[in-house]
Amino acid sequence: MPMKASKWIWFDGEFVPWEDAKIHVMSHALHYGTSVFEGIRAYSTPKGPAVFRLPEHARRLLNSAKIMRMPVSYSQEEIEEAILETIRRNGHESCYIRPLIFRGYDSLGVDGRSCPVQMIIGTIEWGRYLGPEAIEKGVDVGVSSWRRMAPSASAALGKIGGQYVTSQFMVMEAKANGYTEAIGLDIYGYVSEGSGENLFLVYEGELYTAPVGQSILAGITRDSVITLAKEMGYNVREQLIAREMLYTADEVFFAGTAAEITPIKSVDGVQIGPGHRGPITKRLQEEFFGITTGKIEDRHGWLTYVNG
Ligand code: PPE
Repeated sequence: MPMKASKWIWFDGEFVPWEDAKIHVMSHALHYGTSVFEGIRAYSTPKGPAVFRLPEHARRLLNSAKIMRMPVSYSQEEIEEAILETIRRNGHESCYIRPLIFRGYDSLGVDGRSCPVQMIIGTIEWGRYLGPEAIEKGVDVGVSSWRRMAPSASAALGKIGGQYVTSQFMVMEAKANGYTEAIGLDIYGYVSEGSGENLFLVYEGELYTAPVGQSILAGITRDSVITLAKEMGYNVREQLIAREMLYTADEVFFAGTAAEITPIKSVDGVQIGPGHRGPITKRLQEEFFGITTGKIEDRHGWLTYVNG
């Protein structure tokens, strides 16, 4: 889907018209994937737009930059404020927010530390990540022949641009095979996550998800789902998941900022449960969407209202 331009891009502290927000083709990030980023959603609520878990996303952005040895000249609070101001200037009721920190133009060569660290914040209107019907009907997915990055070869907990090449291999293969999305196994063959989402299984009324450290991004939606599920009285097991557990699960779903909570109705052509959204997935969705859209009390303080 082509993106719909917003008016302004926040670019190194200034607001620049969308069409003028450009960088040099010899920028380090373009050649070596030297960037870190976030994906954040702002939802429309009765009290105006609200950003979901803004401090957690800003903190993770700075953590990713730290892992990449990129010094950032803005504090977490300054980044949060810049994001809110970008949403205000662009007049969004709801949007997807993409902050990106990258190495710009100076020298060529793998070590980019002489290249300036630059930052942008873009906002766009973005609907359902896995298709308009996915939230209710669920998606068909396949286990990828590509593995998630080895813990000794990459830094899965950092949201680092270059690492998304693995995700691209996964999703391109999945689509070529007729699936909407891929599930990645780690290098040991255990279930890890999707190309851009964490993964949950429901079996006999308990939730299962891969632990942090197992080639996953420590998703903020994942954390929200764990919190909500525990509140509802479900046990949540963060443990190794064998591939065949996907096939025998009662419910399987993705969790991520872009994907939100998306049910999975088949894996590798094997129908999951009754082949449509399961009851626990539905309950979690209702709670998640209720909170994000301001219809259910924000008892965890997850919303930051854009207009105070
Ligand atoms: N794993 C990966 C690999 C990932 O990219 C994401 C977010 C998640 C898990 C879920 O994390 P969180 O958003 O904190 O719950 N992926 C972002 C980028 C998607 C894209 O296509 O771009 C997102 O969902 O915004």
